[in-house]
Amino acid sequence: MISDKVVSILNEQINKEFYSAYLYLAMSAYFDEIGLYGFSNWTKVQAKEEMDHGMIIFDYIIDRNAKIDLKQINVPETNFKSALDVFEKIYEHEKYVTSSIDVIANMSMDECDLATRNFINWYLREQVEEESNANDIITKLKMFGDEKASLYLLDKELANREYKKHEYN
Ligand code: OFO
Repeated sequence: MISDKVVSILNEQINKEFYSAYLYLAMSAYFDEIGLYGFSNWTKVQAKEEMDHGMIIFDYIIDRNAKIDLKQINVPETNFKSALDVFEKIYEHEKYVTSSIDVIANMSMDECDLATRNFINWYLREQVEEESNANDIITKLKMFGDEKASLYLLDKELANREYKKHEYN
């Protein structure tokens, strides 16, 4: 049995995942405007993954025979100053998302909902990867600086990221 509290927090998480997609799309548009097309690709691929994250929770709520309650998605920030500024914002945002996943894990234990506790493990693992990906890029940006030649090389590297539908496993 899934409690109303758990259904409500899962619905909120759908909203956060789709907000994340919006945020990454805003970042992708910024990078496109300043000619960093590889960075634009990387953030656009991430936006698609965020939509997958939202859809996995959507399908889970339906599988538990509970009610979907879609909320309004906030307008994302668009005031970016540099590649480093964007990735620092990504890192902060992903830490915030991790803390919301932690709350779901705790609440599902409190509500004795072991199916949701088990389900949310996939997100806990995913968040470790997302924070680490952002942090790796921050490290590279700090190491090589914001100079044009190194940004160009990193941009080429990030152009290689390909979207692969994120499946729950
Ligand atoms: Fe869905 O993990 Fe990022 O926000």
